[in-house]
Amino acid sequence: MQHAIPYMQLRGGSSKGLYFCASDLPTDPVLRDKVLIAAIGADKSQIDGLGGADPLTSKVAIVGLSDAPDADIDYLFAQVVVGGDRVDTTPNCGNILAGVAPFAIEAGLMEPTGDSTTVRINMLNSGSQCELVVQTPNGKVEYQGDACIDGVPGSAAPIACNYLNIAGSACGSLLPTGSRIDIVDGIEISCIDNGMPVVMLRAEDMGISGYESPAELNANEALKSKLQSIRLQIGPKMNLGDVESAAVPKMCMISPPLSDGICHTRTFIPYKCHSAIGVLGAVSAATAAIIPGTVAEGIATVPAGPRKTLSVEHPSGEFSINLHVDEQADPPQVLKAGLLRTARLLSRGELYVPEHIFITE
Ligand code: NQM
Repeated sequence: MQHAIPYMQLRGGSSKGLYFCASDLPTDPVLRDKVLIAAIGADKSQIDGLGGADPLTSKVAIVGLSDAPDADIDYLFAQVVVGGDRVDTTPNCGNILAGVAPFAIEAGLMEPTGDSTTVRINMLNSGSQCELVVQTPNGKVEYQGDACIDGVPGSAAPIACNYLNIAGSACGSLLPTGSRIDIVDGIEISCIDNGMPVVMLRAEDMGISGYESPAELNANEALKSKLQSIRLQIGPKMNLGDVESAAVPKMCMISPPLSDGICHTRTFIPYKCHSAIGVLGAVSAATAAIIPGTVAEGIATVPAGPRKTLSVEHPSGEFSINLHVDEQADPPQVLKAGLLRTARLLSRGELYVPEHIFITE
């Protein structure tokens, strides 16, 4: 016997995920996670589910109407850990978030309000807010358009994403260890959480140039074990507890820019090198770059002024972020982070999970 659950699949930014109405999933988190693992696939190949055997395609959005003041929609992000038989709801995902506005309209949770519709999202993982502006001419979500984002072929309709109050999203504070530099295994690192817990490292300190391909870095077992050693030691100090099998913190190695960006990056998320960079991962990396005294100092070149566009280079291009910064604060405080994403509805219908999952002893 199989159990049918209504779902949609969307590309959100440079990731892809399953989107559910919260009311269609069990409320008990243990049972809910069992359903999500069955939906995406439990083993490394995810052959028995809809996931793509990659962290970027092993993602879920759980969406519902919000009771929060100043929000329309609640969004809980769930990362199904590839081959890990577990679900991590600690981090947000800014790529999957981009698909939440189209999903909310397609699912009838929200009505389009004109040529564009603003959807105010309450991000349950972090208790922070993001405003999404999606194109809705003729009362329908428009997917076609001219906006291009690196990591996705072609172009699509723009979705403007404006993030508010994201500092300390999972760790409780912007600089979770209380320091701008920590030393682990003799390596200087900077721990930061402006939307995503990230450990920033100098690529050079890790014995790489920082310009290698993700495939080359994924094959570098010595590098991966050095990163994991640092992660395991610093995770509890970032208030993340034991991070052995967690999806955070991400490990971002920076090097000087190759073109017009502020710096170049290679990010492990955290066991595999990202083919680009995560949305909130990029916001956290850019934030580290504006804070004097982090490992980014001397590598990243940041323009002056309270409003700036920072381009973070990554393996498949760059990611531009508009930051509104209170430069008088110490450390400087990001008041708003704005960026561009696109999304596309890929499929909708019923997803089947084995009935026995719902049988509890
Ligand atoms: O950082 C990858 C992605 C992400 C997450 C990851 C993301 C974000 O590319 O907000 O978007 O870091 O696991 O979807």
